[in-house]
Formats: sequence, structure tokens, C-alpha cells
Amino acid sequence: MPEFKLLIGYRHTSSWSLRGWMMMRKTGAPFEEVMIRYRRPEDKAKLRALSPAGKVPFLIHEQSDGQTIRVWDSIAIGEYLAELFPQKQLWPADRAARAMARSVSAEMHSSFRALRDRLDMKLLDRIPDVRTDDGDVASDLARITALWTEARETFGIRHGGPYLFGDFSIADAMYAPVATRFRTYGVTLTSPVAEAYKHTMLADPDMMAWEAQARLDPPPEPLVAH
Ligand SMILES: N[C@@H](CCC(=O)N[C@@H](CS)C(=O)NCC(=O)O)C(=O)O
Repeated sequence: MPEFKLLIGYRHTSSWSLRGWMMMRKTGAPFEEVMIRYRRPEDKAKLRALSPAGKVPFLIHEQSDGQTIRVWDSIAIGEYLAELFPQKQLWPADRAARAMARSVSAEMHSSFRALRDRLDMKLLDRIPDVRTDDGDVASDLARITALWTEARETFGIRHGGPYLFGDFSIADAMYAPVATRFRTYGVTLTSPVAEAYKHTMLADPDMMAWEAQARLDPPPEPLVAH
């Protein structure tokens, strides 16, 4: 039995699950993956019984000393795993790179409301006719393009490696669902550096494994209005 269990949601739509799952995968540690179909009341009740916030991703770590540690919220899961697996450098080793990686990860966590609302994650769909060139969505796109370009040009390219800061970091997990949204909604980024990074994320082996499983999963249940 693996000592880690990660509760996730629908692979097609659950962007936060993808983030937590990618962080876990990049540790290389075995873990049990439990899919919670949270639009079904019985699954939602199960999730609520386990997780104080009632959300996924949710990590359960059964330690060898018998103690069980529970971690929820994608950023907290990333911090926990970075602490447990220092050799994996889930945060960049370089302090300046780490400062920016933490900043852009927090920014993803707290910002980009227009992008999240209007270009929501629909991993397997292709919807190229949604307008992305006006208002708040355009501002979010411009900001993400700028920060991807800055991270790549200041750190990633210099350190070697195709990710934002060179090697894979928590920041890449935070932006993985954004890369899939850009593909879903047919967004080509104005910066060639940022556009190349989008393709790096889409070709990441763990991203592709998540997507392959999403194709096999039953589709999410329809949203019921309350
Ligand atoms: N801030 C949380 C967000 C988690 C979240 O909103 N998860 C969604 C799935 S993407 C969820 O659990 N939804 C279930 C529900 O609201 O019933 C994180 O970073 O993990």
C-alpha cells in the first residue's frame, strides 16, 4: 500500500486536481489516486467527511510511525511535497528563481478570475470561437504571457531545461491547466517564448498521461443549478 493517497476530481475539468496531481507525480513517489465524482451527492458527502474544505485535491499521508497527515489546497500540497522531497527541487534551487516561482504560483492561485470564469478548463474540448481579445480576459492573457516570458528569459533558458525556471517546478504545475485552456480555446500567444512554453507543458509526459486517462473516464455529471 503506498503511503500517499491523493483525492482528485474530474480530469476533464478539475484544474486544481491536475495541479496537485502533477506535483505528486513529479516526486516520483508511488501514490494511490482516488477519483471523487464530486457532482454526485454521495461522493461529495464522502469528500466532506474526509476533507475540512470539501475540495480536491486532497492529500492523505499515512506515515510509517502510524500518524496520518492531511493536506488540502494545491499550494499547501506543493509546499508539503517540496519539504518531504528536497532532492526533487520542486521549488528552484536558486533563491531569485525560487522567489519568482513562489510569486507566480501565488498569483495563479489568487488571480486571473476572468480567465478562470470565461475560459474554464475543458481539457478534451476544442472551442476556438470564444473571444479572448477583449476586456479582462485579454488582460489576464497579457499578464500570463508576460510572466511566462520573463521566467523563461530570466531563469529557464539560462539554467537549461524547458520549464519556466529550467527544471520542472511547482510553478509549472500551477500553470499546466492554463496551457490546456489555451489549446481548448485556440489561443496563440504573442510571445514566441511563451508560446513555446505552452507546447512544452502540453507535451509533458505527466500531462499526457493525465489526458490519456481523461479520455477513458466517464464524462462529468452535468452541473445542477442550486
Ligand atoms: N484553492 C483550492 C481550490 C480547490 C477547488 O476549488 N477544487 C474544486 C475542483 S477543481 C472542487 O473540489 N470542487 C468541488 C466542489 O466545489 O464541490 C486549491 O488550490 O486546491
